[in-house]
This record gives sequence, structure tokens and C-alpha cells, in this order.
Amino acid sequence: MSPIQTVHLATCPLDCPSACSLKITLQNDKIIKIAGDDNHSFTQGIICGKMSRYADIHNGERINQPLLRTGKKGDGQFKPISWNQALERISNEIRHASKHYGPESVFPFYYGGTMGVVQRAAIDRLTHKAGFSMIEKTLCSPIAESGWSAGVGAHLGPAPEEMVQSDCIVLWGINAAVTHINIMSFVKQAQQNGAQLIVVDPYQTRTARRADIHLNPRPGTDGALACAMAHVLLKEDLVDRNYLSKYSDFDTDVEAHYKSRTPEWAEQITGIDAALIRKTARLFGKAQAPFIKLGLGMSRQNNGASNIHAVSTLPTLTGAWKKPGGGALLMTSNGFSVNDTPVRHSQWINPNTRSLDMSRLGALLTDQALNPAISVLMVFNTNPAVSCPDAGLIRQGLKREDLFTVVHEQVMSDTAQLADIVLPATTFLEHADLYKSFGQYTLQHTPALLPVTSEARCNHDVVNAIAQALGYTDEAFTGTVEQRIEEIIQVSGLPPIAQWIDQHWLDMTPSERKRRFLDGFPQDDGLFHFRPGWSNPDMPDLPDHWPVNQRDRLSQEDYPLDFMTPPDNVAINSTFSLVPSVQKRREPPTLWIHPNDADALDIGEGDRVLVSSTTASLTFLAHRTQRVQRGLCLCEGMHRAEAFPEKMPLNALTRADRTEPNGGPALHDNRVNVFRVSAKDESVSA
Ligand SMILES: Nc1nc2c(c(=O)[nH]1)N[C@H]1C(S)=C(S)[C@@H](COP(=O)(O)OP(=O)(O)OC[C@H]3O[C@@H](n4cnc5c(=O)[nH]c(N)nc54)[C@H](O)[C@@H]3O)O[C@H]1N2
Ligand SMILES: Nc1nc2c(c(=O)[nH]1)N[C@H]1C(S)=C(S)[C@@H](COP(=O)(O)OP(=O)(O)OC[C@H]3O[C@@H](n4cnc5c(=O)[nH]c(N)nc54)[C@H](O)[C@@H]3O)O[C@H]1N2
Ligand code: SF4
Ligand SMILES: [Mo]
Repeated sequence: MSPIQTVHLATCPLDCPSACSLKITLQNDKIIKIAGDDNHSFTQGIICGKMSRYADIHNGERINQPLLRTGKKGDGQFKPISWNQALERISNEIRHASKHYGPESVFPFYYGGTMGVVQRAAIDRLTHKAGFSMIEKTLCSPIAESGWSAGVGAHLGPAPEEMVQSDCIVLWGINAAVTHINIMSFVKQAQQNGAQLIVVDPYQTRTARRADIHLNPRPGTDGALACAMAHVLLKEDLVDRNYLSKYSDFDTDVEAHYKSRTPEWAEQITGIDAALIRKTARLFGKAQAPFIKLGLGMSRQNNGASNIHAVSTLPTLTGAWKKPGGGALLMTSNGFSVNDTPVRHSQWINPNTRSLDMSRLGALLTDQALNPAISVLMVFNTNPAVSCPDAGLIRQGLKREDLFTVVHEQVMSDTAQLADIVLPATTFLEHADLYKSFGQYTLQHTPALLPVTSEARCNHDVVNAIAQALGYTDEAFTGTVEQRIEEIIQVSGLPPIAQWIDQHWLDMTPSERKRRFLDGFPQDDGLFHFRPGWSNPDMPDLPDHWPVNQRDRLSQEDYPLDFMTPPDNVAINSTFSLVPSVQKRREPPTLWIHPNDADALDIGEGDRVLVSSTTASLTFLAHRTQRVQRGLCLCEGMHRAEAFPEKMPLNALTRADRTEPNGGPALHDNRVNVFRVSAKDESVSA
């Protein structure tokens, strides 16, 4: 290595459960290499291809100065303005809206562009101070969280690194080889020690290809599958009755309920052969330490919460929680005792202020009855024009002439294209932050590693500048990111960063007793709940199949196929989708369809097909493949509007209905009809 190269530790800021610890090689402020940190307990030297190519974002086509719209909304025509001009215009619009329609007519909207504690939720403090509408952050995890809370109680569990000690790993509704790659190195180590790998996913993902057993239920039928496995465990005495009576509310009524949930019953619902369900249940029941890693993907269904709860009963039935290498893990988020009051100032919340469901942005922007209507939308860290469901309605809303939209962004995203003012944002290499994780238990600190060479500012500074332009003089709207980090560490009672491992990370893994629930579950009665006690009485009283999916609601004739929209390997949500090297590697929007379904519709490989849902119709290229089951089709990758001839993003096809019991969109629960438009290479007439 040449002497002027330096290596620095950092954290991947992207919305990914791994939150990898990075080793960044710099030379004269240029990124030479981004690799995984070998000394970090979870990362173990491995990161994904996306982050190793992050220089393409950092050095790529960035927004470098504030921009003001000059053309029609969505035309993409802007002219540069100064920060002072931008702040003056934004504060005037906010003042005007607050005065005439009340502060709730201002809606600050943020999500997962950066997951850093200081940057991500920075706007919350201004929201609470000024009484703007609050955001209900439903887009990703609330369905799964509701399901997990119902049984286990809190979002923690055994550490993911412990999977290597398991002799039977179940990856349930998670495509870890694409979405959470570090997990796959633990799976590999366990497999080398003889562990069996079971993958439960409606299609043959990259992850499923590595499985000893791949169960492919119809989407939204995991509740039935889990109940049938429970039936076999009980019938064949593969349960730990002492554990059940000490640690759960299991009783004879629960047992009687499972009696009718036979594998044959489940076969009708899931489409999986009863004999295979029995075989899998026995393998799971006889394992010394079975470990289930649940994904958020399986929760993106109308009955997703109920399904997650049903799966979480399995380690309780076998008592696997108490065994090293066993148990189950959805998310690690409650393992972190980090007090973010210095960032968010939640003590300022006025309990009468409304919260708006982010996943329903389209309806919110176009609802004539919403009072007050949204007049000012401030977007940070998110690209809702692409990532939120029913995106056609969102675009319609963003084009409203009486809406003033500010977007703080690194790149000209689809949402930024529809803004009135675009503000330039720094990347994680240019600003400091603290990073928790939802997939592992380390807290990481990352300083700013590179100077800001444009007019870009970080979220923390932009929020403070807007607050100051509005006349707020509170200390909360002053100071540096580093000061804020110090405050968080102090109020959280954490050791100073100088004492952290490599001055970079702190191991916050809960004690064995806590993460294995050896002293009871984090529920009021200390028990795991087989009775979920849903707030909605229409939901099943016990683990079950709850038939409320699109399949159960729509006519089979109008919408004969299930349709899922999982991520692909090259992008993370819509991040990276503007990078030319990624665009080159990415397939055009492709519809995976089973050859028998394709034959019935006269669809050949590479044909153009129109996919129609209840919300929109978009054109794809057909790919005939046995990797999807009959009756299911899907498109990998959250494609943006430009990728389709209709100039609408993939999410135009998904619905924004709130799922039960606590909201969240059922992004993988869609029904569609598919029509052949033209054969491969045949030109389409206008
Ligand atoms: N159909 C379908 N839809 C989905 C999903 C799916 O599987 N299928 N997945 C869902 C999931 S799991 C999620 S989490 C959401 C994600 O949805 P979003 O949170 O909208 O994620 P991205 O689309 O990646 O957009 C993040 C944006 O933040 C910007 N950004 C990055 N860092 C910063 C920063 O420091 N400051 C500012 N101001 N901006 C920054 C990036 O450039 C990027 O444009 O999408 C959901 N949508
Ligand atoms: N490459 C890449 N990595 C990512 C992301 C990305 O966009 N790209 N996004 C990141 C984010 S924000 C998140 S939240 C995570 C999400 O990562 P995951 O938790 O893996 O979630 P998904 O990828 O949405 O879906 C996982 C799998 O669930 C399956 N699935 C859908 N419905 C059902 C069902 O009813 N039952 C079962 N058993 N399976 C079902 C899908 O087929 C899919 O293969 O990934 C993160 N990592
Ligand atoms: S695996 Fe996830 S956390 Fe790790 S580098 Fe890739 S995107 Fe970032
Ligand atoms: Mo997510």
C-alpha cells in the first residue's frame, strides 16, 4: 500500500439489517476501496456488492446546490439558488401555511435513506416544536412488529452470530442471500458443521437455492404452515411440556385448537404437500437447537402480523429459546438502550397533534376531506414517489399546484424531480453519526471522513437552518453533529467513544438471560402468548390462517395471479437506481411467470406483457421460469418510473390499504391479470 493511503472505520448507513462495519481506504480524499471490517463481530469482513460500489453514488451525479423549480411540476427543470434564498422561500411557505391552515398543514416526511440516529430523525425536533403533522412510519416493519409483540413481547432474541451453533436453521420469509448477506456466512458455517437449512419462501430465491428443504407456500399462508408444524410437534410429542407450562399461556384449549390444523388442512391452503410439512416438522422438532430467522418480507401481507405470530410459537413449543444456537429472531431493535431525546425532543410532542400514515401518502395528498389539507411537504431521506405503494396517486398528489414540496436529497430522485425546491444532502462519508441496527447488536460511531466540496449540508444542519429561519432560538436548533452525538452518549449512560472498541463500536448484545428469555418473556405476565390478544376482534384468537388477502377478496377471474415485488441484488430500495453502472447491470422490469401459466396466456420468453392490478397497468418483459410456483408471478427490484413505458414506477401496482392491527402496507400481497402485448422483438405500435 502506498504511504499516503489511509484506512478508516465507518458504518454502512443504508436501510439494511446488517449495518455493516466498513473499512474505507482513502487517498487524497478519494475513495480507493470500501470493504468489510474483519474485526467487527457481525460483519466479519463481509459486505455486499452495493456498498463496495458506493463511490459511484458519492462521486456520481449529485445535487450540489439548492435548486428552484422553473418548469411545470415534474418537468425536471430547475435553476440554482443560494441557501439563503432557499431558506427564505421555505420559511415563508411554512409561515403562510401555518397562519392560514394551521401548523398541521405542514408534513415533514422521512424514512430510511440514512439510518443514523442523529441524521435520520433530525426533522422530528422541528416537527414537535412547531406542531407540524407527525409521520406514522409504517412503510417497512410495523406489520412484523405487531406479530412479534403479540407473542414474544419485545424486538430482540438470540444474537444472529449464535446461528453457527444451530443444527437446523430456518430462514422464513427472508431472502438473506440478497437482503442480509452476513447471515448467510453464519448459515454456511453451521452447514459445514452439519446443520440443515430450511427456507420458506413462495419462490426459489437465491437463498432458497442453498436450502436442504425449500418450502414454497402460497404468499400469505405461513400461518397455516406454522400451525400444521405445531400439530405434528404436539402429536408426535416433540414439544417441551415443562417449558410450555413455565414460560407460556399454552393450555388444553390451545392444544385442542391445533388438533384440527393437520398437514392435510394446511396443504389445501399453502399448496405444500402434507408429507413434506410432516417431514419438515419432524426435522425441526428433533433438532437440538433449531433457529428460525424471520424476515420482514413474509410480513408484507394483509394477514402478515398473524403469520409472524404463528411462526414465533414454534420455538416456544420446542423450548428452543433456551438452547444456545436455538430460538428465533425477527429484529434486534429493542436491544439498544440509546436515548435519542437530544435529536428528536419528543418531550415537545403535543398529544393532540395528528399523525399521518406515510404509506398512504397518495391518499393524503389527494384527499379533499383531509382537514387541514397538506400544503407543505418536506421530504428527507426517502423517495416516496418510487418506494411507497399506490405510487400513481402519489405522483398525482405531488403535482398539485397548491402543494409546496421541499426535497432534501443526494441525487435527482423521482421525488426530487417533482419538488419545488431541492436541497443538496451530504453522504455518510461527509457527516458524522451513530448507528444502531435492526439485525445485529452493535452500536457504531462514524466521524465525517471526507470534506464537503459542494454546498451540500447534512440533515442535522438543514433542520437547524430551517428552524432558525422560522425564528426558533432553542439550543436544540444549534450546535454540531458531534455535540449531539456526545449528548446522546451522555443521556444514554454509555461509555465515551474513546473507550469503544477501535473507538468505533460498542457491543450491546443483551445478556444471555435476557435474549433467551430465561427469566420470562417481556410481556406483563412474563409469558409467551399463544393467545395474541389482537386489538382487532376480527383477527383470530389463536395462531391460525386468517384469509384476508387479496386472493380472498378479489375475483379469481379478474385477477387470477398472485404478484410479489421483492428487492433485487443491485439496489437497496430505490437507492443506487440512478447509478449508470447499476442501470447497466439491472434487467429491465421483468415478470417471472411459471411456464404453465405463461402457456395458458400464450406468453413466450421475452414477450412484452401488460400486468394489471386494481390500481394500475404496467408493461414488463416476460421470463418463464419454474422458480416461481403456478399461480404466482413477480418482479424483482423497486423499478422507478423511467424503467416502464408508462412512466410509472413499479409501486403504481401495489395497494396502500392499512393492514391489521397497526397499519403497514401489504407490498407482496397483490393480485393481477397478465396480458400478452407483443412477441419478443416485435415492435409495439403506439
Ligand atoms: N413494492 C415494494 N415497495 C417497497 C418495498 C418492497 O419490497 N416492495 N420495500 C419497502 C421497504 S422495506 C422500505 S424500508 C422502503 C424504503 O423506502 P425509502 O426509505 O424511500 O428508501 P429509498 O427508496 O432507498 O430512498 C432513500 C432516499 O434517501 C436519500 N438519502 C440517503 N442518505 C440521505 C441523507 O443523509 N439525507 C437525505 N436528505 N437523503 C438521503 C437517497 O438518495 C434515496 O433517494 O421501501 C418500501 N417499498
Ligand atoms: N439487495 C437489497 N437488500 C436489501 C434491500 C433491497 O432493496 N435490496 N432492502 C433492505 C430493507 S429496507 C429491508 S426491510 C430488508 C428486507 O429484506 P427481507 O426481510 O428479506 O424482505 P423482502 O426481501 O421484502 O422479502 C423476503 C422474501 O419474502 C418472501 N415473501 C413474500 N411474501 C411471503 C409470504 O407470505 N410468506 C413467506 N414465507 N415469504 C414471503 C419474498 O418472496 C422474498 O423472497 O432488506 C434490506 N436489504
Ligand atoms: S449488507 Fe447491508 S449493511 Fe452491509 S454493506 Fe451491504 S447494504 Fe450495507
Ligand atoms: Mo425496509
